[in-house]
Amino acid sequence: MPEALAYIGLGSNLQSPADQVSQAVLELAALPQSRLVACSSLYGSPPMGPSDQPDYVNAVAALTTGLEPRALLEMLFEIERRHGRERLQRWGPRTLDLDLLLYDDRMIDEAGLVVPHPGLPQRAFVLYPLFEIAPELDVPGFGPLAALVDACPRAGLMRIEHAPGLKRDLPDSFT
Ligand code: A4P
Ligand code: MG
Repeated sequence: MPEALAYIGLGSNLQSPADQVSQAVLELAALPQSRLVACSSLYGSPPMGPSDQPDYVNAVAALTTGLEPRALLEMLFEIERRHGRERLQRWGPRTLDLDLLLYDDRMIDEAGLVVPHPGLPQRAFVLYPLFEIAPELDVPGFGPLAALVDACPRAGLMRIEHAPGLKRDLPDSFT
Protein backbone atom coordinates (compact mmCIF):
# COMPACT_ATOMS: atom_id res chain seq x y z
CA MET A 1 0.00 0.00 0.00
CA PRO A 2 1.18 3.55 -0.55
CA GLU A 3 3.03 5.25 2.25
CA ALA A 4 1.43 7.86 4.48
CA LEU A 5 3.09 10.63 6.46
CA ALA A 6 2.17 10.47 10.14
CA TYR A 7 3.08 12.80 13.00
CA ILE A 8 3.39 11.41 16.52
CA GLY A 9 3.37 13.48 19.72
CA LEU A 10 5.55 12.20 22.57
CA GLY A 11 5.28 13.16 26.23
CA SER A 12 6.69 11.96 29.55
CA ASN A 13 6.96 13.31 33.07
CA LEU A 14 8.16 10.28 35.07
CA GLN A 15 11.36 8.23 35.36
CA SER A 16 13.87 10.33 33.38
CA PRO A 17 11.42 11.91 30.92
CA ALA A 18 14.06 13.00 28.40
CA ASP A 19 15.40 9.43 28.20
CA GLN A 20 11.88 8.01 27.90
CA VAL A 21 11.16 10.30 24.96
CA SER A 22 14.52 9.78 23.24
CA GLN A 23 14.21 6.01 23.57
CA ALA A 24 10.65 6.09 22.26
CA VAL A 25 11.80 7.97 19.16
CA LEU A 26 14.19 5.10 18.42
CA GLU A 27 11.34 2.63 18.89
CA LEU A 28 9.21 4.61 16.44
CA ALA A 29 12.10 4.46 13.97
CA ALA A 30 12.09 0.67 14.31
CA LEU A 31 8.36 0.15 13.62
CA PRO A 32 7.58 -2.18 10.73
CA GLN A 33 6.86 -0.67 7.30
CA SER A 34 7.88 2.69 8.74
CA ARG A 35 10.73 5.15 8.55
CA LEU A 36 11.51 8.08 10.82
CA VAL A 37 11.85 11.18 8.62
CA ALA A 38 12.05 13.97 11.20
CA CYS A 39 12.16 14.59 14.92
CA SER A 40 11.85 17.86 16.81
CA SER A 41 14.01 18.99 19.67
CA LEU A 42 12.93 18.02 23.14
CA TYR A 43 10.85 20.63 24.95
CA GLY A 44 10.18 21.13 28.63
CA SER A 45 6.64 22.16 29.50
CA PRO A 46 4.62 22.78 32.64
CA PRO A 47 1.82 20.23 33.12
CA MET A 48 -1.52 20.77 31.47
CA GLY A 49 -4.17 19.40 33.80
CA PRO A 50 -3.43 18.60 37.48
CA SER A 51 -0.56 20.88 38.55
CA ASP A 52 0.70 18.59 41.34
CA GLN A 53 2.82 16.58 38.89
CA PRO A 54 6.31 17.09 37.43
CA ASP A 55 6.99 19.09 34.28
CA TYR A 56 6.80 17.21 31.00
CA VAL A 57 9.28 16.57 28.24
CA ASN A 58 7.56 16.70 24.84
CA ALA A 59 8.60 16.19 21.24
CA VAL A 60 7.05 15.44 17.85
CA ALA A 61 8.28 12.86 15.32
CA ALA A 62 7.36 12.32 11.68
CA LEU A 63 7.14 8.84 10.16
CA THR A 64 6.42 7.60 6.69
CA THR A 65 4.49 4.41 7.15
CA GLY A 66 2.66 1.66 5.32
CA LEU A 67 0.63 0.97 8.47
CA GLU A 68 -3.03 1.97 8.53
CA PRO A 69 -3.96 4.44 11.32
CA ARG A 70 -5.46 1.75 13.59
CA ALA A 71 -2.47 -0.53 13.23
CA LEU A 72 -0.13 2.38 13.91
CA LEU A 73 -2.11 3.37 17.03
CA GLU A 74 -1.91 -0.21 18.33
CA MET A 75 1.86 -0.12 17.91
CA LEU A 76 2.02 3.19 19.78
CA PHE A 77 0.11 1.57 22.67
CA GLU A 78 2.58 -1.32 22.58
CA ILE A 79 5.51 1.10 22.92
CA GLU A 80 3.71 2.85 25.80
CA ARG A 81 3.29 -0.51 27.52
CA ARG A 82 6.98 -1.29 27.13
CA HIS A 83 7.69 1.96 28.95
CA GLY A 84 5.56 0.83 31.87
CA ARG A 85 2.69 3.16 31.06
CA GLU A 86 -0.21 2.86 33.50
CA ARG A 87 -3.50 4.60 32.77
CA LEU A 88 -4.47 5.90 36.19
CA GLN A 89 -5.80 9.43 35.95
CA ARG A 90 -6.91 11.59 33.04
CA TRP A 91 -4.15 14.08 32.30
CA GLY A 92 -2.17 12.56 35.18
CA PRO A 93 1.56 11.74 35.24
CA ARG A 94 2.86 9.10 32.84
CA THR A 95 6.14 7.47 31.82
CA LEU A 96 5.20 7.78 28.16
CA ASP A 97 2.27 9.10 26.15
CA LEU A 98 2.19 8.70 22.39
CA ASP A 99 -0.52 10.48 20.41
CA LEU A 100 -1.23 10.05 16.72
CA LEU A 101 -1.46 13.72 15.82
CA LEU A 102 -1.88 13.59 12.05
CA TYR A 103 -2.10 10.94 9.35
CA ASP A 104 -1.69 12.45 5.89
CA ASP A 105 -4.61 14.81 5.40
CA ARG A 106 -7.06 12.28 6.83
CA MET A 107 -9.86 13.23 9.23
CA ILE A 108 -10.88 10.26 11.37
CA ASP A 109 -13.57 10.24 14.05
CA GLU A 110 -14.09 6.72 15.36
CA ALA A 111 -14.37 5.17 18.80
CA GLY A 112 -10.85 5.32 20.25
CA LEU A 113 -9.29 7.13 17.29
CA VAL A 114 -9.69 10.79 16.47
CA VAL A 115 -7.32 12.41 13.94
CA PRO A 116 -6.23 15.20 13.91
CA HIS A 117 -5.72 14.64 17.64
CA PRO A 118 -8.35 16.84 19.33
CA GLY A 119 -5.81 18.48 21.65
CA LEU A 120 -3.50 19.55 18.83
CA PRO A 121 -4.96 22.99 17.99
CA GLN A 122 -4.57 24.47 21.47
CA ARG A 123 -1.53 22.72 23.00
CA ALA A 124 1.73 24.64 22.88
CA PHE A 125 3.68 21.45 23.66
CA VAL A 126 2.34 19.92 20.44
CA LEU A 127 2.15 22.94 18.12
CA TYR A 128 5.66 24.33 18.64
CA PRO A 129 7.59 21.06 18.17
CA LEU A 130 5.40 20.23 15.17
CA PHE A 131 6.08 23.66 13.68
CA GLU A 132 9.83 23.09 14.15
CA ILE A 133 9.74 20.10 11.77
CA ALA A 134 6.78 21.02 9.50
CA PRO A 135 6.38 24.81 9.28
CA GLU A 136 4.36 24.65 6.05
CA LEU A 137 1.83 22.13 7.32
CA ASP A 138 -1.93 22.50 6.96
CA VAL A 139 -3.92 20.83 9.73
CA PRO A 140 -7.02 19.23 8.24
CA GLY A 141 -10.09 21.02 9.56
CA PHE A 142 -8.02 23.69 11.33
CA GLY A 143 -5.95 25.44 8.64
CA PRO A 144 -2.31 26.51 8.51
CA LEU A 145 -0.17 25.32 11.41
CA ALA A 146 1.58 28.71 11.43
CA ALA A 147 -1.72 30.43 12.30
CA LEU A 148 -2.41 27.95 15.12
CA VAL A 149 1.07 28.59 16.52
CA ASP A 150 0.55 32.37 16.30
CA ALA A 151 -2.69 32.05 18.27
CA CYS A 152 -1.17 29.83 20.98
CA PRO A 153 0.96 31.33 23.79
CA ARG A 154 4.11 29.34 24.58
CA ALA A 155 2.83 28.85 28.15
CA GLY A 156 6.29 28.19 29.61
CA LEU A 157 7.35 25.81 26.84
CA MET A 158 11.14 25.72 26.48
CA ARG A 159 13.38 23.98 23.97
CA ILE A 160 15.79 21.94 26.03
CA GLU A 161 17.81 19.76 23.68
CA HIS A 162 18.31 19.39 19.96
CA ALA A 163 17.03 15.93 18.97
CA PRO A 164 19.43 14.28 21.42
CA GLY A 165 21.11 11.02 20.60
CA LEU A 166 19.52 10.77 17.22
CA LYS A 167 22.58 11.25 15.07
CA ARG A 168 24.44 8.76 17.21
CA ASP A 169 21.79 6.07 17.42
CA LEU A 170 19.78 6.21 14.24
CA PRO A 171 20.41 3.93 11.31
CA ASP A 172 22.17 5.39 8.26
CA SER A 173 18.85 5.72 6.46
CA PHE A 174 18.09 8.72 8.69
CA THR A 175 19.36 11.80 6.87
N1 A4P B 1 -7.35 8.25 21.26
C1 A4P B 1 -8.22 8.76 20.37
N2 A4P B 1 -7.59 9.35 19.35
C2 A4P B 1 -6.26 9.21 19.60
C3 A4P B 1 -5.10 9.61 18.89
N3 A4P B 1 -5.19 10.30 17.75
N4 A4P B 1 -3.90 9.29 19.42
C4 A4P B 1 -7.76 7.54 22.46
C5 A4P B 1 -3.81 8.62 20.60
N5 A4P B 1 -4.88 8.19 21.33
C6 A4P B 1 -6.10 8.50 20.82
O1 A4P B 1 -5.71 8.25 25.80
C7 A4P B 1 -7.09 8.04 25.95
C8 A4P B 1 -7.64 7.43 24.68
O2 A4P B 1 -7.48 8.30 23.60
C9 A4P B 1 -7.00 6.14 24.21
O3 A4P B 1 -7.72 5.05 24.66
C10 A4P B 1 -7.04 6.23 22.68
O4 A4P B 1 -7.82 5.20 22.12
P1 A4P B 1 -4.77 8.06 27.02
O5 A4P B 1 -3.42 8.50 26.59
O6 A4P B 1 -4.92 6.70 27.55
O7 A4P B 1 -5.48 8.96 28.12
P2 A4P B 1 -4.97 10.26 28.77
O8 A4P B 1 -3.65 10.60 28.17
O9 A4P B 1 -5.05 10.16 30.24
O10 A4P B 1 -6.08 11.29 28.33
P3 A4P B 1 -5.95 12.22 27.14
O11 A4P B 1 -7.13 13.12 27.11
O12 A4P B 1 -5.62 11.45 25.90
O13 A4P B 1 -4.71 13.04 27.60
P4 A4P B 1 -3.63 13.53 26.60
O14 A4P B 1 -4.28 14.36 25.61
O15 A4P B 1 -2.81 12.39 26.16
O16 A4P B 1 -2.83 14.45 27.58
N6 A4P B 1 1.07 18.40 29.94
C11 A4P B 1 2.17 18.66 29.21
N7 A4P B 1 2.89 19.78 29.43
N8 A4P B 1 2.60 17.77 28.23
C12 A4P B 1 1.91 16.63 27.95
O17 A4P B 1 2.33 15.85 27.08
N9 A4P B 1 -0.03 15.24 28.43
C13 A4P B 1 -1.16 15.01 29.08
C14 A4P B 1 -2.01 13.92 28.61
C15 A4P B 1 -1.59 15.87 30.18
N10 A4P B 1 -0.76 17.03 30.39
C16 A4P B 1 0.33 17.27 29.68
C17 A4P B 1 0.72 16.34 28.68
MG1 MG C 1 -2.74 10.07 25.00
